[in-house]
Amino acid sequence: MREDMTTGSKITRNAQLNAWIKEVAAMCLPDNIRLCNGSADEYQEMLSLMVSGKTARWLNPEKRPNSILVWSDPADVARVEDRTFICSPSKDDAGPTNNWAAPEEMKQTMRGLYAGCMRGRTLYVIPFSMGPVGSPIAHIGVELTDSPYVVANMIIMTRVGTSVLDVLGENGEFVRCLHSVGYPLVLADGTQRADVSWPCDGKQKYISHFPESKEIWSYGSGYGGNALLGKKCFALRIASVMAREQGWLAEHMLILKLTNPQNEVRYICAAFPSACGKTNLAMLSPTIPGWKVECVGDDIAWMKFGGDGRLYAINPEAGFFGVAPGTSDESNLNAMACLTRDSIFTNCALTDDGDVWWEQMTPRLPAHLIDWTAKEWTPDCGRNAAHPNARFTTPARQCPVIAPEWEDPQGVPISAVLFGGRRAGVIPLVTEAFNWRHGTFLGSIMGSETTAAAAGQVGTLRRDPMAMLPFCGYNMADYWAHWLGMGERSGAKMPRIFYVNWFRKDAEGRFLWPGYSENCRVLKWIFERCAGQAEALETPLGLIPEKGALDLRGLSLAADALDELLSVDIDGCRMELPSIEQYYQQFGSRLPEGLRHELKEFGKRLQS
Ligand code: SAT
Ligand code: MN
Repeated sequence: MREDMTTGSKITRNAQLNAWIKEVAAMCLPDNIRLCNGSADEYQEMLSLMVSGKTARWLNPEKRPNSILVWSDPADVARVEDRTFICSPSKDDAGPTNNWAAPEEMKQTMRGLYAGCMRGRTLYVIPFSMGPVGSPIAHIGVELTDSPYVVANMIIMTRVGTSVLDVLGENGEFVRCLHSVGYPLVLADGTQRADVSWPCDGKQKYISHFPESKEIWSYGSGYGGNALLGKKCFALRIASVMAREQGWLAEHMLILKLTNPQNEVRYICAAFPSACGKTNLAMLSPTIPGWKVECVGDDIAWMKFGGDGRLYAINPEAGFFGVAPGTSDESNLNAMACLTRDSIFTNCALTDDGDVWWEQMTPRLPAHLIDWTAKEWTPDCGRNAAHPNARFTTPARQCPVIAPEWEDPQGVPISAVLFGGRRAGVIPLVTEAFNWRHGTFLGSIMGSETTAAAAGQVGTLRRDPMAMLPFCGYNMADYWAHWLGMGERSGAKMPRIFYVNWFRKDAEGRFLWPGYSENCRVLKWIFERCAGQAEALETPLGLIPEKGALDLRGLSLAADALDELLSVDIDGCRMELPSIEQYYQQFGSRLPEGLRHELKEFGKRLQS
């Protein structure tokens, strides 16, 4: 195959793609080039390759048929936000919340790292579609990678194959996604070295985005969003830029379908930061009789206007890359059902009978395990058995409650957008925004306690606007302006906006709300608000459920817990005003006037 490339014969029908593959091959010097077709056979081959290369082990086929367990290098376990760069032509275009680097300088540095970085390896060419192949809301990318783990994960997470090349045709546009684990098997001086089970570059990692040319260059990590470039890198960072240019939205949101006992349907999107329960909410099993939740997507939503002026969403992904710890029959029965076979588990623990285990998976702790670092584990050893950011990769079609229309190329019409995060205080269980502009304001000041999904300290409060802080590919103030502009464009046809918080705690630090399946009670109120049926009370923060409007039948909740859950902490809000002002200040004159106005109005409402 290499021969083909160097002699210039064609690997695909797309001349631009061929030229790019040739250029990358000349830089990275792989031994082979392989065009992936995304077939079941190819997927199996990648799993076998990983097993023979000691990257993975088969799980007991009687417990988890056709599934593998992978352990990464302990230095490569999560997204690396401090190594993630937005390389727009000017620093201001990346904005104060992104790491910026000058595009040419970054390319210079990375060309140095990429030089010969695939020696001894195969370069895989992965043509993929984000969204149903050929959908007017979908877009195409091609990832070039030297990692079979990435190939297998991309086959689950995206639509890979020849049909994508057919849509691309001879002149179609695609997002260039270049990835290397950064562990060549032949060094610059010609010495050979053996492969390791999880190749990566322990010292240098770069996850770089070039919004102007719509390119992604990733080096040194093989983990999750650093390496599966269709997900956060393309579907959020680059797509957010495309969305602004083209008048649509690329958001860090789940999409769920909610059906009431009368068989009426509403579609809802929800933005929560990584590891705050999007997957659980997207597949929730309602406790209110007659209500049904089905899943369209669990992490990302692309929304474009339909002919009727409403926003239609697709899930650009084809699988779930979910956080394993905390996932159980109790928290997410449907995810557990997805995982019974044909799944990839990363950084989970291994049981004595060849199955996987992670924290909170079962009510009883296993007596003995091999932990994610391949060490013996017993309940009293004082260590986690699975890494807190351990993941499963599983096909969406395996979800028992996947909505039949999840692959509808036209998308589904969105009635409501939810924002939320982990907040121990101040923010009530649910608040409805007065209007789109006010909702954009609420999204912009959203805060959450940090989780293990990103490297760094866990549990500190940070503002994470629209859950897009690590994922917005341009200046956050311009992003808010785009949100406001979208609202002006479609007025009353826009979804209603709500702010939810399942994580409020009492004075003793206990959660006030049971969460998980019981969140359907909040979804019901939201559904009814959209249908003009439920009552709401005006507060300075927004509209909250009128006493009795929240369906709590069958739920035992202390009387004062509900009062606290539905109260707006006015003093707490007042105390946050200066920090919001300070937060906004960093955006200078780019902060949209609409948000400045909303903050002023909020301040006034808190005084009166
Ligand atoms: O590793 S990923 O970025 O794909 C997961 C996440 O942070 O949600
Ligand atoms: Mn996410």
